[in-house]
Amino acid sequence: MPAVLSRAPTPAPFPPGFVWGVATAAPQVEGAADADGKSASVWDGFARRPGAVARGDTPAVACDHYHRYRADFDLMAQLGVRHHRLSLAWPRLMPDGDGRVNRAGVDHYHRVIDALLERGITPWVTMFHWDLPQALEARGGWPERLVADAFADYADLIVRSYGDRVKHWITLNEIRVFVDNGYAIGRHAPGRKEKAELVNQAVHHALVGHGHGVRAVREHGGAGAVVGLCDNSSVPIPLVEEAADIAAAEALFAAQSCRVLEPIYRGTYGRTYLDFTSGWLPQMAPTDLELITQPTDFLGLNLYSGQCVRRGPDGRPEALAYPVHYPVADSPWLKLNARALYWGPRLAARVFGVEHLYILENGAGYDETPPVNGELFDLHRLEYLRACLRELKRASDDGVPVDGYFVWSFLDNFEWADGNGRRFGIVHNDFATQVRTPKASAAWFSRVCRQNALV
Ligand code: IFM
Repeated sequence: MPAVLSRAPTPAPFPPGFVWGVATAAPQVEGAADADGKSASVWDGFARRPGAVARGDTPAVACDHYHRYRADFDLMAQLGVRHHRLSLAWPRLMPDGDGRVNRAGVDHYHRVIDALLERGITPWVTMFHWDLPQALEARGGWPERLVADAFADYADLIVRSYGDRVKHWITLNEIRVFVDNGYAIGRHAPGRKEKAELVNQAVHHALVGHGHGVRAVREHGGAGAVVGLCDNSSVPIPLVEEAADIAAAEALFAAQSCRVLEPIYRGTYGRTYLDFTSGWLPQMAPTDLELITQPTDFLGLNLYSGQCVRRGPDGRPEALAYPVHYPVADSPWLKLNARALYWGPRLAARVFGVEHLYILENGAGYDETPPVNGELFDLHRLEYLRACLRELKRASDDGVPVDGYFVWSFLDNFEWADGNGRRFGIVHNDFATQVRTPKASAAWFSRVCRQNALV
């Protein structure tokens, strides 16, 4: 008798109340770059520099979500998505970065939040997802303390404005990425290549901004408001899941977290940080560390890649080079190692004692061809996301406190220096017509959300 080759596997349930959602960010989807009083962000200017962004794409139109958000939220609701992570555009709300408030911008997000709630979708609002007002960059950008002060006013404004309906707040997205790419490497806006001290000073100011975001939620967020940071921690994956390599992964995770998670969770710049900066410390106000290390309600992790590590011959962690033939998405940095979804949360819980974790981004970017007859079979993405969820479920089954998962992204969008061609969406966007087409991964993820189970 031939063996049964395939049968419908039993769905593997996640814990009751597990949060399933989709994520976007204002500068990547909204477009409407100068509508209704919005000022330029650093990305609006940077993208116009020849060669800065692939194919000369800019965020000026992106997915035109600014005008199409209602239809986009209808689609989310049809897919059974009940949680949406979005960001607010600082230059839409405070065009000069501080001081003057743009009423039209404030009203726009009132409508956006109401539109989500009317559809039964809970907003998870990121305060800052990289679109610094150009006016603040002109005054020196994140290396200057005044940006952290301006962020404090901005955080107060948005939490006061929306705190009656928004109960989930994320302070800043991926501090190391926007600071290192923007101020050290120059590959992202504002495209600067500064010396290490200035770069680490910028990281410190971003941490102070995070502290003000937490403070603003505590002061004005009202009952039930929760807040946390969104970090893209590097994930060392033990080559062999046994004690020696696990200890190596924990040691490396702690070391690699010395610039962001360590000051937040331990209130200090520790030994590894000082080794990293050759003894240099940022200029700080006396209360900075206290502000930075205020307790938060959760940690958000953006997980895309991981790197195998083992206990080296000298007893120290030895990070291994990516095997040449290891699967990679079209974004070359995105090595498709699904085990990051197990080890990222487990290491964060173990090393920093985090009690509530959300995966705020996970996904894969490809230079996909357009849909054919209204269909796009992105099995490459679907299979990878399924493998990731299998690992996340393993973490949850092992008692790691993971409470939710957001796909990056709901929609193909403006993928920073890679432009509109690098697609991360579970919904395809035709940037010429703005027609949205759910991909196979969207249909699959819809079933995951509805069944609260790996299907
Ligand atoms: O598109 C980005 C997002 O803005 C931040 N995290 C990684 C994603 C994919 O590169």
